[in-house]
Amino acid sequence: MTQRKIIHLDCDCFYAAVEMRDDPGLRGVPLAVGGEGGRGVVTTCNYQARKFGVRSAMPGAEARRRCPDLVTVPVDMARYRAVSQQVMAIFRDLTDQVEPLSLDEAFLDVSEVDSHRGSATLMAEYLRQRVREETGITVSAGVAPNKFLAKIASDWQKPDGLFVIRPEDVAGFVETLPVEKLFGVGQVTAGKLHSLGLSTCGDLRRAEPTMLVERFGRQGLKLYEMAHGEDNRPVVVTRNVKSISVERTFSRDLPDKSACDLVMEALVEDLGRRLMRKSRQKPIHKLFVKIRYSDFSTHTLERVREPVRAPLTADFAPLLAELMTDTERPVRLLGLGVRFRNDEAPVTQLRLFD
Ligand code: TTP
Ligand code: MG
Repeated sequence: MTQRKIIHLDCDCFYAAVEMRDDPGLRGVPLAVGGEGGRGVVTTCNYQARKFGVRSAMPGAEARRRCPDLVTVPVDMARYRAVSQQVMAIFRDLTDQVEPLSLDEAFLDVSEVDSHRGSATLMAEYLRQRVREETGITVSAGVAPNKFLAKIASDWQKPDGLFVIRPEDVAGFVETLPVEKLFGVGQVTAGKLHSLGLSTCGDLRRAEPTMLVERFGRQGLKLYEMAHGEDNRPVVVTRNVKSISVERTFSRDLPDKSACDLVMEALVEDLGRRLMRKSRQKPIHKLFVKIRYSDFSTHTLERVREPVRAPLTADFAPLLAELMTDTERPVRLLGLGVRFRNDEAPVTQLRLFD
């Protein structure tokens, strides 16, 4: 197998970083995004707030109990998405082998990149610098021979850090790596491992694989592989689906608008199924309908309609009403669909070890 060169990049306290960039008054204070008022949870917080134990997904009240001086600002996804697009565009400038994992992180396979003397370390520094200069936020990077180690490496020197695991460093690095750092190892599994005397990947490497499988089933094998620093998953370049639509051409024209209304219900159901399959996570930005009359003239109408997760017939009905001014005209094709907000998040989150 050829040796890969993978870079994992992950922006530091991403939403909070954007907020601090845009409001200097927020820079010197412990800051959380979301969780303001009585309800809601913190999405993220800056590193100053982390010193007090504030964390992502913590209820706002708990966060303020831990850090009474905490400043909170509301979530503003549109701004974070715009910065995310800029960041991903910088990554794609270096290589098209980019796999975004969320708005603020991505894997890059730079095995075939010749620029920067072919050095993944220089590439990572270059990307970090460009993101800082062009977007005003910092991103941490990990360089390693595979995805699993690159992701651990990007976290190693956070914030604003770079950590490199060269192929010859892998064995030494995983030897002392705590099992908690392995993907899929939460408190429960960690507790079980500790009770077996296994607290580092070195311990895991020396364990009997059969014993691991007996105790942990399939996960046991994964643990064993990860403890050896092995991971063969390729970087998967995820295509950014921009819209989903359904349409139907009728062998006999629909006679009028009320017939179209009926058919529309079925189309909306179809669309719902496709949305579930293809893009349940993606925020919808626009709805559109399309009709082709019996004389083949084709018309579409598109309207901003957000935020809608699963649009209903009632959401499309006003568009059809607006588009179909002559309700008695026979229709040969009817279609409808959604356009997604243009962000860089992948269509579906890939499960790491499946
Ligand atoms: P992360 O990269 O996990 O966190 P972060 O960028 O805020 O901080 P770090 O420096 O440790 O990387 O997530 C990216 C963004 O996703 C984060 O800024 C806010 C959002 N997010 C949530 O909305 N809820 C969550 O539970 C988490 C973990 C993140
Ligand atoms: Mg991050």
